[in-house]
Amino acid sequence: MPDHTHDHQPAPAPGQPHDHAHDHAHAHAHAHDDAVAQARGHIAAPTRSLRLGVAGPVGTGKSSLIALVCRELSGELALGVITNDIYTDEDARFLRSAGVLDPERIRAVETGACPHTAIRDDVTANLLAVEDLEEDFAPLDVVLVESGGDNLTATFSPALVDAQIFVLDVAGGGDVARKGGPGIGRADLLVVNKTDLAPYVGVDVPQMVADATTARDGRPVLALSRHDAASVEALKDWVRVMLAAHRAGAHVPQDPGPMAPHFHADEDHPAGGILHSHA
Ligand SMILES: Nc1nc2c(ncn2[C@@H]2O[C@H](COP(=O)(O)OP(=O)(O)OP(=O)(O)O)[C@@H](O)[C@H]2O)c(=O)[nH]1
Ligand SMILES: [Mg+2]
Repeated sequence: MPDHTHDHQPAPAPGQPHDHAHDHAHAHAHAHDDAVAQARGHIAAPTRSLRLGVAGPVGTGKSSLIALVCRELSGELALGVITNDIYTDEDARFLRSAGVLDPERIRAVETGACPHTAIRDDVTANLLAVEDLEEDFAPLDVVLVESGGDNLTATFSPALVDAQIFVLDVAGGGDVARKGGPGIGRADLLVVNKTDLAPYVGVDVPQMVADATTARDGRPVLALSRHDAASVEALKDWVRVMLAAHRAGAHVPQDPGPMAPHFHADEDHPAGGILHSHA
């Protein structure tokens, strides 16, 4: 397998030379980008899509958030979606059936036992899927990558995504935001989702947002419900601002940090599962 890891240095200033020590696929993509930039008379910041990861525990609303972004922004931006499921392409099928984006722009990567590996340790399958999508539908503005839903520890490698959203929901309880973890603490955006359900589960949303903001040293937290138009607008604005920063070379992809050791149920494994970490 070719090594698809590549560093995400800040984009070079216009006219500055930059390092092309990537693998062949990236070199190809960059050569194309550079040709486009040179045709416009300058070497610009990255012209490929903003690759935006969406991670978070099972059922917090990652697919729904992606569907929302597609429904709200596909008229304005050229979008693509990659989903990661452990054994199925269920998330991709859900998104295709939502009818919010051309079904061909939604592709699934099946990750095998550990969804974390595919978004963090060996991102090759995901990178190839993203690059194929970018090539087939060029030029794309944003490619959204959904991680396999798992627990609180999943984060994307900055070799795969430029920015990442971590999704919690109020139904998981108000305490979750205080418990921290790399995604909660350092994702580019933390979403506290399904705020419409807060009265039913006894969660104080402003308090949960305040706790999360403290856990994140002031990084942004968005209280979201698909039924709350103002919160949907705020999500759209965040995506627009991140895309503008990416295009300007002003956004440096961050690594939220390694995942904690965790356990996967696995019927094929003699001990019934695998405890491992991705440090
Ligand atoms: N009330 C309410 N329900 C929501 C909202 N967003 C998502 N949901 C529901 O939450 C459930 C899970 O949503 P998904 O988008 O499938 O969650 P997910 O994180 O992609 O799930 P996995 O991929 O299985 O981990 C679904 O029943 C959604 O309809 C919301 O804003 N409000
Ligand atoms: Mg999903």
